[in-house]
Amino acid sequence: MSITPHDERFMAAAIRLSRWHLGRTATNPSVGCLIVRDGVIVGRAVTALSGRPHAETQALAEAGVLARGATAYVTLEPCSHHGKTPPCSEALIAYGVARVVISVTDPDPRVSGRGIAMLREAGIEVDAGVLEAEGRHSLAAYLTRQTKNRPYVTLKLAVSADGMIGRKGEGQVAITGPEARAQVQALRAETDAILVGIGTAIADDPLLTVRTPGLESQSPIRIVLDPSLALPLTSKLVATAREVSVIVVASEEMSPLSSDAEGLPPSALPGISPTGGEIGKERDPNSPAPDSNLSPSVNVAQGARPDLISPLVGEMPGRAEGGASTADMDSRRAALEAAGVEVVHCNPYHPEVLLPALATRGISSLLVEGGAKTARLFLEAGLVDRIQLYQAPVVIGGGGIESPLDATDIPSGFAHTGTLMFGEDRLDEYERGL
Ligand code: AOF
Ligand code: ZN
Repeated sequence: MSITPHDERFMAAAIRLSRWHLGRTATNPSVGCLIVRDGVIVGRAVTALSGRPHAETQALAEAGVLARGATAYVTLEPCSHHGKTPPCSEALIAYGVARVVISVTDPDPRVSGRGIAMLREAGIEVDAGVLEAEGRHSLAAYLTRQTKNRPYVTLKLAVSADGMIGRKGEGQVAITGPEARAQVQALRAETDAILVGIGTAIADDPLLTVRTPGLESQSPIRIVLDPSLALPLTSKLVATAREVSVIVVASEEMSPLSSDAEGLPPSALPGISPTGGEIGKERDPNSPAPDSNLSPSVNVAQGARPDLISPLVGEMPGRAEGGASTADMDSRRAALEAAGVEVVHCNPYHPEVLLPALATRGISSLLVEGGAKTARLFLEAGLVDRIQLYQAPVVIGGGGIESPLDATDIPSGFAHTGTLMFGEDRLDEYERGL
C-alpha cells in the first residue's frame, strides 16, 4: 500500500504526541504511537516518563482487541530486543496489527532494521520513512547521541538591538521580555543539561532551573565550565545543588589524580585518559580512577586535538589559570562537594572531549546559555547543532558585551528553519542537518 495523506496526518499527530515527554525519558527516545482502525484512533501513547514502558505496548493496551487488523503509526522503528521490556515488535504481532507505519528507523545496534524485519516476517505490512525529516527532528537528541556519541547542542543567545548580550560588570541584564523568557523555560524543560562558563556563573549568578509552574521538576542538570574551581560557595547554583544537580568541569591539572602523580599530566597516567573514569566517577575524589571499566569517552579523549586551546582562558581576569596551590584547590573542591556539587575533571576547553563524556553519562541534549566566550568555544569547535537567536528591541548602549554572532553572520552549514515572535522579541532558529 502506498503512503496516503491520511498516513502523513496520523504520523504528524504521533510526532506531536512524542514531544510530550521530550527530555523526560532518560536515555530512551520519546516515541509517539497511534493505533488507528478505520480512520479512528483507538490507542495512543508516548514513551513513559523515565523511558519505560515503550509507546507501542501502552497504545496497544489501550486499543485492546480493536488493535486486530488496525494500523500502528510509530515515530521510531519498534524495538526488537529483549531489554528491560519485551520487544514492541512482538507485541504488535501478538495484538494482530495489520500494518505498521514508521517515521525513522532505529540506529540502536540492538534494533537497527530488525524490528522491521520481525514485523514483515510475521506478515505485517510495513512502511518506513513517513515524515522522516519531521520524525528525525523530534528524535534529534536521541539520534545525535546514538550516532555521534555526543549530546545534541543548542546554542541560545539573546541579543539587543545594538548587538549586545549584556553589559560589562552588571550581572543579568534583561534583554528579552517575559514571553521569550517563558519560551526559554520550556526549552530548558525538554533539555537534559544546561551549560555556562564560569564568567557567566559569577557575573550573572544564574539559577538555570525551570520555574514555570508545573514544570519545576524538569530542570536540567546544570554544568559550569570552571577550570580553577572559582564557583562561589555563595552562588545560587551551589546553594541549590542538592535540589537540582550541578556539575563543575575543572581542568585536569586540578584533579587530585594529577597532583598525586607528581607532575605527570593525567594523560600520561597508565590506563587513565584525561576524561575516562573521571567524569563518570562516584563522588569520592580521592578514590583512584578505575583503569578497567573505562567509559567510551576514553578513545575520544585520547584523540583530543591540542590545537583547540581555549579562547576561554582568561574568562576570569586576574585569575592565573592553574595558579592556585594544590591545597587551595583541594579545599575548594572539598567545599563544593560538601555543598552537593559534583566536580569532574575534563579539559573544559575541548568540547569534543567533554561532549562524548556527557553522552556517556546519558546526557542526550545540551543547552549552551552563555556567555559569549563559551558560545564561541562551541561554535569554533563546530559542535553546535541548533542556534536559537532572540533579537530584542532593547538597546544596551555603552559598556555592552558584544554578541558572538547575529543574524548576518550565522556560520555556514546552518539553515534558517523558522521565525517566531514572542511579544516584541523575534526568535530565529538555525539548524545543521542531523
Ligand atoms: C520502542 N518504543 O517507545 C522506545 C524505544 O532499555 P530499553 O530496553 O528500554 O531499550 C531502549 C531502546 O529502545 C532505545 O535505545 C531505542 O532503541 C528503543 N526505544 N523503542 O519500540 C519506544 N522508546
Ligand atoms: Zn519497544
